[in-house]
Amino acid sequence: MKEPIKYNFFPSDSSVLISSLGKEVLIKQLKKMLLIRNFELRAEGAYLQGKIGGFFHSYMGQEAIQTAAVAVMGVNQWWATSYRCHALALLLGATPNELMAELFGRETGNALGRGGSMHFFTDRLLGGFGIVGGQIPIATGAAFSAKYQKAVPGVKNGTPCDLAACFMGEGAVAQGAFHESLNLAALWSLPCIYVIENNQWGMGTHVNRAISVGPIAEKKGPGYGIEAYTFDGMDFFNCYAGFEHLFREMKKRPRPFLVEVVTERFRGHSISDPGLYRSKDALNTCMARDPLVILFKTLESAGFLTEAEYHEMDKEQKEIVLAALKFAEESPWPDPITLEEDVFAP
Ligand SMILES: Cc1ncc(C[n+]2csc(CCOP(=O)(O)OP(=O)(O)O)c2C)c(N)n1
Repeated sequence: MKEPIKYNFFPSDSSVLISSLGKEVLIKQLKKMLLIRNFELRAEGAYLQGKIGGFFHSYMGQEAIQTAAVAVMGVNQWWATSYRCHALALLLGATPNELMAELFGRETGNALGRGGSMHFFTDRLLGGFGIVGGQIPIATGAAFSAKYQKAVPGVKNGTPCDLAACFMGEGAVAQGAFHESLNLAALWSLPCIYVIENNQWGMGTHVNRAISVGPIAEKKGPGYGIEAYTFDGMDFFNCYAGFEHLFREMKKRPRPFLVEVVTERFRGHSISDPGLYRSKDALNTCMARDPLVILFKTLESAGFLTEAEYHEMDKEQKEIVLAALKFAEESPWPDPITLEEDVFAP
C-alpha cells in the first residue's frame, strides 16, 4: 500500500537555519553544490568526447542530500554509497584533480586509474560500490566498528567516529543485504544512518513498479524497530534539519535510523541511458525544482548573495573543474607492469 509522501517537519525550518548557520557557512555549502554540478557537467562532456570510458553515473539533481549530510555530520564518520559516488568523494575531501584523473584512467587518479567512475574512495569513504546494495553490509560493519571502539578501551582503527552513513538508491531496498543489515543494526543498536535516495527510477523501472509500499522508510523501518523519516531531497534546508535531528539523537542514544530522501536525477541512469521512459514534461517538471536554484534563491532573499555573485561563484567552480580536466589529460597512463599490484584476489 502506498500512502502520500509527507516530509517530516523539523522545528528548525529554513528561517531558523538561515540565521543559526549564517552567511559564511551557507555560501560554503552552495559552493560545494556548484563544484559537484560543474564536475558532473564537464566530466560528462569529456565522456562524450571519448576521453573517459566505462560506466558513468551522474549525481546531478541530488546534490543537496549528501552536501547537507556531510555538512551536519562532518567528514570524520564512516561513509559508503553506490556507484553514484562522485559527489560524496568531493565532499569528503578528494580533489577534483584526482577524481577527474580517475575517470580518465590515469596513474594520478583516486584509485590509481584502476577503479573509474564507480569506485572512488577516501580514508573515510569506503566506496563507491557497483553491486546494488553492496555497500549496505559494509556500512553496517563500519557502524559496528564505531560502536566497538567506543565500548572497548584500547581498540583502535583510525580516528574514532560516531557513526556510519550509508547511501543507496530505492532499488537497493528490495535486496536481501538491506534487510539482513537492518535486522542486525537494530538487534545490536548500531549507529548507522541508512539513507535511501529515492530518485524515482532504478535504471528504467519506476519505483511504483519496484517497491510495494511507500513511503519506503516509514513502512520498512518499523518492521525492524527502526525509527524512520522522509526528507525533501531537493531542499537543502529540509535535508540539513533532518540530518541534524538524527545526528543529535544518535549522540544521545546510538542506534540505527532509516531515511527516505525523495529526489530526482536530472540525467539518465548512466551516461549511456537516453531516458526514453521519462517524458520531456516530467523531466522539465523535476528540473524546475533544481536544488541549487532553490538554495541560491533562498540565500538571495536572505540578502546573502546577488545573482551576479552566484554566477561568479559558478564560474570559479567551473575553472577548478577545467583545471582538473587539464590535469587529467596531461597525466600519465598507469604502467602496464603495475597491472596486478594492489589487487586482492585469492
Ligand atoms: C546486485 C545487482 N543487481 C543488478 C545490478 C544492475 N543495476 C545497476 S544499477 C541498477 C538500478 C539501481 O537503482 P537504484 O538502487 O534506485 O539506484 P539509482 O541508480 O537510482 O541511484 C541495477 C538494477 C547491479 N549492479 N547489481
